[in-house]
Amino acid sequence: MKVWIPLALSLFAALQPLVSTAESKKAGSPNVVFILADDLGYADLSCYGSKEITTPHLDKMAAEGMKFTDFYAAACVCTPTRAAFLTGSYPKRVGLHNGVLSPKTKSGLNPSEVTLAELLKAQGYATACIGKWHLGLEEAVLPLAHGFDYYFGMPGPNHGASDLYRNNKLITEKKNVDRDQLTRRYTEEAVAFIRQSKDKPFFLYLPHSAPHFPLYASKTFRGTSKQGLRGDMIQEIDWSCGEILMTIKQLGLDDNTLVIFTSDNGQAGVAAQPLHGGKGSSWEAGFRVPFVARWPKRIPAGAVSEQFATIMDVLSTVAPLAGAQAPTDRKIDGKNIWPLLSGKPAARSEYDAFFYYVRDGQLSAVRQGKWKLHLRVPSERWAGKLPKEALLATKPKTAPPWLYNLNEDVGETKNVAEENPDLVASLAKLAIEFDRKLGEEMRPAYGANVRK
Ligand SMILES: [Ca+2]
Repeated sequence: MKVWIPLALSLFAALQPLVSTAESKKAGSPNVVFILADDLGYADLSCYGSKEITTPHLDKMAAEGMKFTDFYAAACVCTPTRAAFLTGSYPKRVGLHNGVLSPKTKSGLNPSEVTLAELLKAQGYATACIGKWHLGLEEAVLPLAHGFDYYFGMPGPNHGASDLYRNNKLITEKKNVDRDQLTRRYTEEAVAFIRQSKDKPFFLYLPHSAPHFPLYASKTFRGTSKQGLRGDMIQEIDWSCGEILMTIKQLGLDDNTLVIFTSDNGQAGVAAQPLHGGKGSSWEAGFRVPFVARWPKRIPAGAVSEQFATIMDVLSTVAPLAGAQAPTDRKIDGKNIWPLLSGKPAARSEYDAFFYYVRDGQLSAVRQGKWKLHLRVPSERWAGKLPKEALLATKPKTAPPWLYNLNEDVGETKNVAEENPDLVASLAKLAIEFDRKLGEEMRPAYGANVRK
């Protein structure tokens, strides 16, 4: 599926004006805007219960569309989830499950992977990535090599190599980047791309750098939330979503644009009640994130889905809407959740089980239906300094395995492993077998020494 285009040629293509388009516009192919926040947790939006942060634009988007209660990032840290989103696969399947790529990494998302951007580009979409990439720094693995016509943003992690790039070119060294203006700049770039691409189907991937540490916000938003600077950052992201939705509406594209908002992993430094834990851990708050999708007349307004879904599903869901097909020459883990999104009666999650790989790349827990089994002690130390209420109130006195019924105990406070030995055994077997098989099927990351 992957088409190799010499770099000079792909750069040339990226510089062409985004016209020649009316004829390539496919009837019914929706525009797709995928907005990804960084370290935004389950309880960080007012439509998900936040009392400290006000997110009127995302609340409105949820009221006009659908939100999910059981939507999961594919990992509890940045790089693996981003790889999973673009490939529709578990991070381990594409070799990017071992933590995050460093500021000096020589590794990245393998160009042999088929990304959602490539699938849509092949269908005549204009494609752009604006924001934090974190899937490698070398030209061979930057966004232009992965199906995006245009890139603006920070290819490295938020701390460390945060130089600013336009396409493959460094335009501002990290020491000169005014981080306070970052969300605003991403938004301006995103709006410009939408305006420029209005006559063509377009795919905008907008991975914000916020609200990941270090905290920052523009003057307009400082002091506006009840949660300090972190809340202010999220309120600025909310403003940004409002600008994008307004642009789509002004251009008359409302009925033909699917907009999705979610996060790459759970929150850091604050609690996400009623969930325990946070970024970096296999507690629910590490993985479970808000997910809001809006497409007027196609997604029912004000709907809530309690079905299980993950960020891996976006590729398999969006590709068919655009007339493309998820790759069939390799294993893809994501499911097509359009039956859920379109409100099809009796639509159910197609997942048999979900496997929680944590930041050291190891399988830590498994969920099947309402049951979740922890195979290892979840990390508590990595999500910034988590407040007490984010940590387990009644830590099990025994070593794992720990079993929780998420339907009755989403906060994972009551270990019922002892009462359910058969369930513990079968879930453990399922997890170990899945991990063994995935280890055998792994596709290598770019430039990486594959570690299973
Ligand atoms: Ca993150």
